[in-house]
Amino acid sequence: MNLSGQTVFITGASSGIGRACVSAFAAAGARVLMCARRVERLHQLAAEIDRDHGADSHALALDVRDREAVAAAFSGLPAAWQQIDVLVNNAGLSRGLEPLQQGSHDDWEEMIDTNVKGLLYVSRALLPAMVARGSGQVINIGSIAGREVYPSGAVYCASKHAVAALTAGMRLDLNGTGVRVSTVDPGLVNTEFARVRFHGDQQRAEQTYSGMTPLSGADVAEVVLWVASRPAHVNAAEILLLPSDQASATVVDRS
Ligand code: NDP
Ligand code: 8X3
Repeated sequence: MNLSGQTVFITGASSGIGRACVSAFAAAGARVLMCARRVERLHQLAAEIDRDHGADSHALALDVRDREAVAAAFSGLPAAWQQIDVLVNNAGLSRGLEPLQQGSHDDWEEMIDTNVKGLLYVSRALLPAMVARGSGQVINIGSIAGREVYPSGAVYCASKHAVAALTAGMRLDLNGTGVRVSTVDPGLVNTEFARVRFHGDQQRAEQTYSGMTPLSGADVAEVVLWVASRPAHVNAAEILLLPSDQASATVVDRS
């Protein structure tokens, strides 16, 4: 797959799926604009992809929940980085896993502010230029949690159902503009996701993947890159990507 000359913007690039997307797009020849809060990790990644692929990149320290910072980040981009061909809306997280009646307000707000409002702020900042150019692509990282609801995960699942609705809504609103909109919805992926969900409890995080083989960030990145590499008349609109051991959000073979 060759994306040379294309500029891709990947949110949440400091870890997991986002980090793997940076490597995959860089290996395919794309120029990579990336953001996360832990910008020192992005600088290390930029050095890595330059060394391994000679890739051109630019790192932004950005909290996608901060509406003004998102708008300022894009209006302040160097001219060479202002034309973005592909947006990968990946930044996201889960916090907590407990019945709704015991849930934490802070956890709920963090998930909704990041997964839903952050995705909206970034998309709103980038889409007008894509529409004006008559081309572009938005690839949202949804989840199996956007297709099913599982016990103790209501708010995370609600946030990913919102991503599914926003993907569908964007596709309707952008129809006829030349801008394609897709979602890649993974099942269990071994990243820092579970550690973040359990507020750093590594033992609990490891149980998430016990007895089964999860996807890696690279498995998901390969599919995101495939979606971005389709010819302009093809839109790979929705992909559900599961580990072979997983049949649904709750049915996982751990034998
Ligand atoms: P990781 O925790 O490994 O990575 C999450 C990334 O999101 C990090 O780079 C983090 O960067 C970034 N991020 C979180 N909050 C913010 C914020 N406020 N502003 C900017 N960046 C932020 O998890 P994954 O790679 O697994 O998660 C990536 C996406 O994939 C998420 O949307 C998640 O919901 C989705 N997903 C994950 C699955 C899994 O099983 N792992 C399955 C299905 C979907 P930093 O902290 O440096 O800001
Ligand atoms: C992450 C997958 O099943 O842990 O979106 O919610 S799951």
